[in-house]
Amino acid sequence: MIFIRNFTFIPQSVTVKRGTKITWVNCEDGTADPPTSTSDAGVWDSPSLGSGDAYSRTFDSTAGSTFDYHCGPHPFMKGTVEVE
Ligand SMILES: [Cu+2]
Repeated sequence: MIFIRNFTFIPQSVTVKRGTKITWVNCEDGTADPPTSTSDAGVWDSPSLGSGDAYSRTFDSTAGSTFDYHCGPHPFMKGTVEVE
């Protein structure tokens, strides 16, 4: 589970086994623009997440891949998923 709070992905960097489903949950108070989880390389792009909304994706790609992502409306929000 990755929490979105105070314009930050928490934790910012995660390492998971191949096949792990990761869920992002928007824990902002609702006044911020709805965040997204958006792959830098276009691998995935969640819908806008309202307060309390969640988005899940299974990382079944080849082990050893690193995926950088960001938040659509707040490009300074960055995160990384590493599949080992
Ligand atoms: Cu954001």
